[in-house]
Amino acid sequence: PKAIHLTAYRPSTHLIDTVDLHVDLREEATTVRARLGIRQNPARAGAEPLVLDGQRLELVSVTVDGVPLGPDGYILSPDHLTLPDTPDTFVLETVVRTRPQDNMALEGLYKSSGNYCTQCEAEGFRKITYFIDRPDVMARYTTVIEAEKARYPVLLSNGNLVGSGDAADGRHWAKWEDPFPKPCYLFALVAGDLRAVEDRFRTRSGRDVALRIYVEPGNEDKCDHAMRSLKKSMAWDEEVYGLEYDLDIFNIVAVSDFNMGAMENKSLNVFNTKYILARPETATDGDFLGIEAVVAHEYFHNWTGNRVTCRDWFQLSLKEGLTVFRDQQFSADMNSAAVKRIQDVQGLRTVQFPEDSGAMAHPVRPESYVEINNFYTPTVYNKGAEVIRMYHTLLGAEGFRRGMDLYFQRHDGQAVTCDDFAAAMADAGGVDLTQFKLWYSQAGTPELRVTGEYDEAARTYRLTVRQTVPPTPGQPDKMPMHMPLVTGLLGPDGKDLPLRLAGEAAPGGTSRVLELRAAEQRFEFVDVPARPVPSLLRGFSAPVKLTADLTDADLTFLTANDSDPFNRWEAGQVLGVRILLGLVADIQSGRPLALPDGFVGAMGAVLGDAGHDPAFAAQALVLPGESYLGTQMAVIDPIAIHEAREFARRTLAERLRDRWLATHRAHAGNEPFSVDAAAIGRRSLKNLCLAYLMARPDPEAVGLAIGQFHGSRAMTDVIAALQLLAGSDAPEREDALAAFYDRWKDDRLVVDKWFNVQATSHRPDTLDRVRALLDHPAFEIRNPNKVYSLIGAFAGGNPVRFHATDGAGYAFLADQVLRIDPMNPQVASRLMGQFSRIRRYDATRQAQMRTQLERIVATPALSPDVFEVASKSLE
Ligand code: DPP
Ligand code: ZN
Repeated sequence: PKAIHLTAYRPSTHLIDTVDLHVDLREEATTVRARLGIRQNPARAGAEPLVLDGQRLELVSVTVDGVPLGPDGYILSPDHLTLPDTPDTFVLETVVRTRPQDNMALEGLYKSSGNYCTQCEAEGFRKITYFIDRPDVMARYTTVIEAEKARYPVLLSNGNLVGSGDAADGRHWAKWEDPFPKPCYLFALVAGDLRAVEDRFRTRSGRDVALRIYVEPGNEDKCDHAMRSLKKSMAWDEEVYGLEYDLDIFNIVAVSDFNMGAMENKSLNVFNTKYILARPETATDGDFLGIEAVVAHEYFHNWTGNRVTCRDWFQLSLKEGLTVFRDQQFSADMNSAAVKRIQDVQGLRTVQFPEDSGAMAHPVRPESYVEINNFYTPTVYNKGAEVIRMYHTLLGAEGFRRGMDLYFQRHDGQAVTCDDFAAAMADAGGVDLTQFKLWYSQAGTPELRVTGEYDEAARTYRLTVRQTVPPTPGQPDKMPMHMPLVTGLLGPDGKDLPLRLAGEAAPGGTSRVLELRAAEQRFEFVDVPARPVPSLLRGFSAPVKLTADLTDADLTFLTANDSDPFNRWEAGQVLGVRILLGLVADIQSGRPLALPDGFVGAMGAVLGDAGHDPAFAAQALVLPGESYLGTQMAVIDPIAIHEAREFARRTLAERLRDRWLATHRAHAGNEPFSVDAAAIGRRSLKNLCLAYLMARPDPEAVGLAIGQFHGSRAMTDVIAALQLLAGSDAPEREDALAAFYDRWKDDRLVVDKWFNVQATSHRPDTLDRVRALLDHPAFEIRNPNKVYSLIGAFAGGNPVRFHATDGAGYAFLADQVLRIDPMNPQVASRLMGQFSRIRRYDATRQAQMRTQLERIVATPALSPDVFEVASKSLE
């Protein structure tokens, strides 16, 4: 497989203005007739051959302007249909046959639970018909779908329904027309036996929009939350960005078999059921929040992605980073902004930071790829969102909004680049973003080292900031980046000091955006009455690793006083990392372990005060995660990290036992279920207390877990209790797992949770159990959700067992990758993520992973997806 390079971009030889599709769905085969209005692209001089993309298509016929072409009129290869010689402007008609029922890759047209659906991003449209499959070719689509009426009563595509009727032999048809030109990756088609849940939304300018969520029969009662989330998103985008919906229909279809979370096809979003279906008994608080975020994300794409799209796939973050930032802002507005920010940063650190230091490290705008599906990554999405957040911080909310307005004013209806976005921001803000754009081209997580010096006589406080960007594959040398370092100074009373930088006439504000540009920079604050404690990188204002010369006492002071809630939480995390890494070192050199009294005291204080803000306390009382701790070590030692963290948890469980008990009890009453931030916060705190109690599972703790498991009607509580029981040695463990399965065996999404709980158990027999579960009747190797909840959860969510010293976890993962790859390369490749971190481990583990990677690379007929990750990991 060959790499494709950003620098090789050239405009398409031809443009396609209109697409008329006729899709005839039949059990034996599907026939697709495509009439394409094609012309030479004026941006390319001279007549060139027309090369159409097409894969796994059986070509039936080709005509140009109504004249059939014989086999000597075109060249057919497994990936292309080439017409060497065509008029300047013409109509091409092709007829192809496909077999969606055999499509296990879930890309192109396929079947899920007996219904037809499509997934075209990034390059799936070429599996439906011959086309110039690239996002800068934008066309108006008309789609006629024909199918058996009884089996497929619902026929959907993009845009407006403009006709429908019955046909011979119990068949029927529907004709859809999308007035907006779009790239083919936004095409969608659905045909099935589905039920619609309906609602309406009236836009600010008075357009009445019909909203429908289509689900399999029986799931109609699980759509309320998704529908509410959709309406909130529509209102929010009007209010915050002045962006209205632009058609009379907005449809969502939820399908069980889906590679991603969801897809923003114009007016016909297709979702993984996981991000639509929810009732309190079946979905956790995390699920509810995830649904709200993903429904919003896909809706927001209508402007950031669809109306303005990407010129090429290297620009993926243009729409994804921006849309993730928008959905994060939305969720922050709907829920607790502080908790949302904490969780987003945790996600970035546990998933993106490791990617940034592994074999697949790439910039937010990658420079090359073998398989674009491998670049739907935390870097493109989440680091990309942090880049957008930095524009927002540098320009301020109003400046950012002006930049967005200018971006739409300039580019509505176009396929553009990250440079175009940056230019709109720079022009609207009147700022120079040349250096800032390094965020698009330099990979790796920048590291900041900050020292502070107080001069009592001069009443000045000087911060010195040094930044380095570590080398990554293909990028040995890096330049310093431009970033906002939001900073405050706390006085001895814990209050924010008014800030005045040297040279300024008067103090201004208590939080300042310091702009870093150089490898080393100094900021001098004047009129500082006493030695302050600095609060650095407030709100996590840049996606970096920060080290500051703060003492344990400074950090404890910040946890108690910082006015920035993110940094109040962060100070506790920094302290936690220090202590846990100390314990790791003790374990590695065989020293006895002890948890400092001061730390226990600080945790006790947070817990004692938890009633004031349970949601915040629930975040502050969680120790830094095993994966994040790994990112802080030169060589990751997964076993020692696990032991250190468990030791700390057990010690806290023991020393603060009465308080965990009392706090659990205070929140254990069955309050009426609601998903507002406060209620979610109370449940998180309660379940955190239970988790600490179960870190030393005495009969009382086990009794509480069992009581909650049987007594609660909220899935959040039930699954929290089950997770704790499943990870313990309590004899009730197996009964609880059996009871849960028995109760929920008919709900596929809930069964996913049952697999997940077992795959992430820290018990030593977990791998055997996971292996056995592969043969469980409820496990489906072809269903991505199942694969992720069993195999993916074991590899990515259970470091101590996956990285077991005998290497069995690695062999297991390689076996599963090789088994899944022939069916679904995207899913197989996604499972490879852990292997791409190979160089972060010790020599023995590296050798064990290498053995598996070599076995994978040597496998014949490997997909380009898996090949790319495996070969880069071996480099
Ligand atoms: N459906 C995926 C997303 O919305 C890819 N566009 O992020
Ligand atoms: Zn997206």
